[in-house]
Amino acid sequence: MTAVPTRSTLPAGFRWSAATSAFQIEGSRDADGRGRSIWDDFLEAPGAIVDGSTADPACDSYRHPEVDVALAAGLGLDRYRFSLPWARVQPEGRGVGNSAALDHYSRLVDLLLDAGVVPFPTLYHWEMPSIVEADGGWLSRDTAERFADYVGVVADRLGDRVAHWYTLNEPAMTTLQGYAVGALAPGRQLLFDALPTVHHQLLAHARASQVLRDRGAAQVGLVNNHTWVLPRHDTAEDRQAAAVYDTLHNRVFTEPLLAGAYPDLEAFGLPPMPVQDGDLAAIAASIDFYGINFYNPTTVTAADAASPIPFDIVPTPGAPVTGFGPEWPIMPSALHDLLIDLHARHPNLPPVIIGENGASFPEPDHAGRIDDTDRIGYLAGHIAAVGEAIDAGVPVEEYTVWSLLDNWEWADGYTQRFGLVHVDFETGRRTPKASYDWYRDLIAATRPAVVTKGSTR
Ligand code: IFM
Repeated sequence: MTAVPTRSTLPAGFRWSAATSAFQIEGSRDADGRGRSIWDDFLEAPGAIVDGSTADPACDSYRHPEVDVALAAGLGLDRYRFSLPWARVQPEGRGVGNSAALDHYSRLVDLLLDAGVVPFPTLYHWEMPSIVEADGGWLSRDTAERFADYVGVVADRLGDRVAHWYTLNEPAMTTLQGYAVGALAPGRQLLFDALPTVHHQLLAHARASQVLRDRGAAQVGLVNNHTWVLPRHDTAEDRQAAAVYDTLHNRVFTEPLLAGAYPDLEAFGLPPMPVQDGDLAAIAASIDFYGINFYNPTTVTAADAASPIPFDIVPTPGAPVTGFGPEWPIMPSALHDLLIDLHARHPNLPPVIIGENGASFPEPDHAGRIDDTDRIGYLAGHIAAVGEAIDAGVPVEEYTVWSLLDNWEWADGYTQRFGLVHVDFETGRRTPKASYDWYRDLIAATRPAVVTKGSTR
């Protein structure tokens, strides 16, 4: 990959962002009448979280949102991606909103606007209210309507100041990790019986999109996790295994959203989606942008005939790795290839937003300044890959670092640090890393000579 793009190679108006999610940073799980979510349930199971931690206090951000906003503003971000938790807003999973929680997010929005950073909330970052999960969660079609109702409650309160929305974060991970293999909440192990959760999430997104547009939203999209799938060997068996995995992780989401139809699942012996009349048209009309979270390629090989699934995920030969080890190989060219391929398959691709990209590396728990050159190298390589894809015609408009802060990395607890800012989880002390300064300087260097802050971009 070539050098990091500068203002001469990025389109005018290219936007920079950084992201967090509520459960990973907020703490205060009992504050203001918050309801339980599937993550409160999941983390209580013995051995579910590698370090036995809970997401409390995490970064204690619920009590101190102004500290995070100052850090976001200090980077010169165009937008800040944060999430609202359904279980705080509707503790019972339906009904009028919890005013204390809505007041909190209203204040966060005001803090951001006052700091000249456009708020870009995600309405669902994996925090299903436990009560909705008990009614079937994403296995139930009815959850799509309940989600749209929740989104209406949020939009009624924030829609006068928030114009840009992500509906769902990474539905692929919810299906694959949450319902198929159980590595994330709600911890179900349904294998291919998890597939209806794909359709119900896409339906929920489409219903929510309509609700937001009816209330005047300028830009609504969904952000999914994507990977570039590589067959381990150049054999028919491994190519077939890669095709199945690519379908399940990537195409089962991109095709209905971008082309109005599911891939041919039955050709792979997979069950069809529970589609009803009008669903696919609503899904295909639902996005103003497509969000892509990218971390790593995935190498697969054909599984033994006795295996219940036809592929095995194996290490990517020759690739350096992040703090997760061989599970998370580093290959920036994979992001470039993925973007080029998506554009080739969908020439009328809507604007693309890189909604997350970043890496964890082993770093001390208590630290002063961290010289995280490995993270800078990871980010620089991936931003360069995005620049090359833009040069080739892919309409990428925005790039987002995951994450602004070190935070609670789900089943990996506090063991994986992704932040531009180090957080001491005992004291809450935040210390910008070298990558924070690097990203701030990159953003400044790619700005036009005159910057108008506080725009609605
Ligand atoms: O921390 C997560 C985030 O919540 C969703 N995308 C991937 C990140 C790193 O694992």
